[in-house]
Amino acid sequence: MKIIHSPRHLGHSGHVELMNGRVVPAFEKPERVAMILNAIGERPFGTLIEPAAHGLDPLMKVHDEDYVRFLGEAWKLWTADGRDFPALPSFWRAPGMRTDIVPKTIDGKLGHYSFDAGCCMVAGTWDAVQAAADIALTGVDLVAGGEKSAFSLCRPPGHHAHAGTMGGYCFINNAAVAAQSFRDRGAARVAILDVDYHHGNGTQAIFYDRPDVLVCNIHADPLQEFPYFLGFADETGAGAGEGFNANYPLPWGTDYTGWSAALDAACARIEAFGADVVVVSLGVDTYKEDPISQFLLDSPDYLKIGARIAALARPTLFVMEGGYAVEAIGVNVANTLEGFLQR
Ligand code: SP5
Ligand code: ZN
Repeated sequence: MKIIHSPRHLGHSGHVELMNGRVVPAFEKPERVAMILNAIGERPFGTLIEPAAHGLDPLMKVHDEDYVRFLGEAWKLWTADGRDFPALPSFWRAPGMRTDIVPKTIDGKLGHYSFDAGCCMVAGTWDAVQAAADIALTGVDLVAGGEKSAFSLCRPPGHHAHAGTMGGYCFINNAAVAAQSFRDRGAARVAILDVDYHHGNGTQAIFYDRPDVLVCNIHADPLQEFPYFLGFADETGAGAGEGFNANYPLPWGTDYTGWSAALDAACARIEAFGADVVVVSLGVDTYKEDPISQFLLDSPDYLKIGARIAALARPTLFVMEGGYAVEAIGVNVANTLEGFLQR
């Protein structure tokens, strides 16, 4: 299996987040990728390749143009105010406030284009974000070109990013960009299987009214967990997209028995849909020792997850999302890919 990777993610580092009311070093950090590369390097199946540049047009097919432009200029605007430290939003719109106005100053713009303080920006963030999108699109090139599978080792992750809003460590929705690119290259039906611990609110919202991209999400119940305000079981799609969104919220403390029942249900849904290709939003923050998560999956479980996804017997692109137990993230990702390849 080809693994698409770029060292350009390293520029997105030294940033912070808000956790339980305190500013702490970001959990979404470069070491995550290093550990994944280490673990894959110890197994026989990975060939590393660099992404090819695809430009911004494929991003604008699922994102608003003004949002993508903002991401490209945010660091310049922030530092023009004389700030030489990471950029973080601290003001947001609430229901009832104006959403149609883009403020002129950087603090207003940061609020307009975000839904939390999870997307800290530094000098290298935009370059890392573009590289991650290219990594996803290069994965599409491989799978659309006939490879049975590929792994896009994206960082930063993407599934929380909406068409015009960043959040949850995500700026550009790499999996959504990939799914749209598969459509543009002729796949009639694309399924996105999101196994990250958190609901992929951005991915759901982007495709919510479309019948050509089925979105299935297995995640912690938003009544208990981030992103809190989307991801409930009664969200099944809208308009032409009615019936093409499936959410499987699970309570804190869910172990592999409960989790895999949801995976089976999601896979049955993908089979009934008749997907031509599957994009897996691969988060391994379902792991029992994850520092910000509350599920109980163990490392060997990821072998079984990979095997179940392989049983779908469709061209498959894995796109990296979350996973913050740095000591185990590599083994858990490599186990997923190994389980997939061995079946
Ligand atoms: C891609 C991805 O996995 N993004 C996750 C973003 C999660 N951000 C909010 C996490 C809130 C965690 N609350 C932890 C409480 C621990 N006591
Ligand atoms: Zn997550």
